[in-house]
Amino acid sequence: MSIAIYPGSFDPVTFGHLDIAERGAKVFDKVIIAVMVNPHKNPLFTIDERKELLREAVKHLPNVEVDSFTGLLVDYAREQNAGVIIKGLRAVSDFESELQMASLNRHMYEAAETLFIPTNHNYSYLSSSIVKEIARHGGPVADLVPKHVEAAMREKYSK
Ligand code: COD
Repeated sequence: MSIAIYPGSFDPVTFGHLDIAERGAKVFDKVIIAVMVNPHKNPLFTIDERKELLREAVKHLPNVEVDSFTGLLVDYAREQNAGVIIKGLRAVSDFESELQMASLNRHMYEAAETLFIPTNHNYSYLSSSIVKEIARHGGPVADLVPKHVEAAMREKYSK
């Protein structure tokens, strides 16, 4: 069984993330979307909230699971018996750090190949940070995130 991990912060999930998950799900038997627990970041959504938003967003994909991890991604990949790490690439600027991470991950865990999936050009400008910024100021995000994510952001920012 081919298992791939698609890691990220997903704070929150956007249509750009979903596009990568859907395309990854066509290539592998199982894709695990893994939300990174990073105690140094100050996210808008808790880990459980991000997982819940992701689960709702990928419920149409039977071979996609949602989980979270702490520590090194390669340790988690080893634990899950996953041979592939999926990364989405939006621009050349993403490539430099992603290449560095891919090399280091392979150095730490030889079985871990990184698969770069180029962004859908419709979402090349999209990031969770941009979406949060627009939502915080009450701007339109309906074309950027699923409806339930939009509602969750509105609720957070109304408090
Ligand atoms: N189109 C295509 N892909 C996209 C888009 C878009 N519009 N938006 C985001 N993506 C991709 C990103 O490129 C990334 O691959 C993924 O979706 C998740 O994005 P984010 O922004 O939610 O998550 P990041 O980039 O903050 O996640 C960073 C990781 C968690 C992957 C990384 O920090 C990590 O692996 N950390 C674990 C600790 C570790 O092992 N460190 C050592 C690394 S050598």
